[in-house]
Amino acid sequence: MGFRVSMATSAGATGFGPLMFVDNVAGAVRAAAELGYDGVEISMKNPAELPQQELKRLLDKYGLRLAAVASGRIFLDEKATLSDPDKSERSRVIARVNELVSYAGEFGALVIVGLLRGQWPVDGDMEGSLDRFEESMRVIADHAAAKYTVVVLEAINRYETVLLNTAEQTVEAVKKIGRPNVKVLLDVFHMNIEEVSIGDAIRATGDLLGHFHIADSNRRAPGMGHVVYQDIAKALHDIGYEGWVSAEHLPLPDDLTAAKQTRMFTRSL
Ligand code: LER
Ligand code: MN
Repeated sequence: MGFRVSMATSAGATGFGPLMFVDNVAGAVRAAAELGYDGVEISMKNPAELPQQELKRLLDKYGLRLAAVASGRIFLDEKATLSDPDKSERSRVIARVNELVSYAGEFGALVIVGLLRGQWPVDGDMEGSLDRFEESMRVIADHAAAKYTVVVLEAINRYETVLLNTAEQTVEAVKKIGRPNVKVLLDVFHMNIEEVSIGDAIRATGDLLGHFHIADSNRRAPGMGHVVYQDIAKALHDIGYEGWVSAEHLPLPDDLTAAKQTRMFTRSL
């Protein structure tokens, strides 16, 4: 894979498993640099978790880039969503994401929105929830545009949310949001559950693909499960994908071994 490869980590402790060097960004950056990664993706609840200057110094020291800032911990720890029926709560959550957007903008990094859409329509209104979420995304996108930043919306499997499980549904939502700086994030772990063909889902997403998470069928590092990565590499080449390929998988058997496996495996493709 001749793509830029990044390692997903977290700036704070989290119950979300498929990350490496959790609560140890310095360790993640050092290992990523030593193993030949190009960047890191950082899960963050707010900018105070990792002051910008501190991260800048760290990235400069090791010659790495910040690929993306992920927002899912705001949902996981606080149950906050961008589809909440209460308008003032939605505005509060939008402001939280916009803080991450401003932060990411300083690094030319993407911002990831996944579970912040919510897990199910709390008022039972699926369409209304999606409409409210899409409206929130427009507000975030407009702030992101002023920071020259792209926001990516992740397709997430049915066991984590009922909203936007497939690439096709996510492409449709991104088209409805209708902002050029909102794109799709596809994650091989989710696609392995939801898609008829992972390669065809990538090809159908085409130019709208803005970020790509890799893991194997069991959410371990690529090559440690039964996903056929040759088909995925071919599909990414077919669409001329030039974005990040970001390792978001379980740190098994340990952080360093898993990170090494991914880097070696991605070189072999
Ligand atoms: C986050 O990128 C992800 O893939 C989801 O599983 C979060 O719930
Ligand atoms: Mn993911």
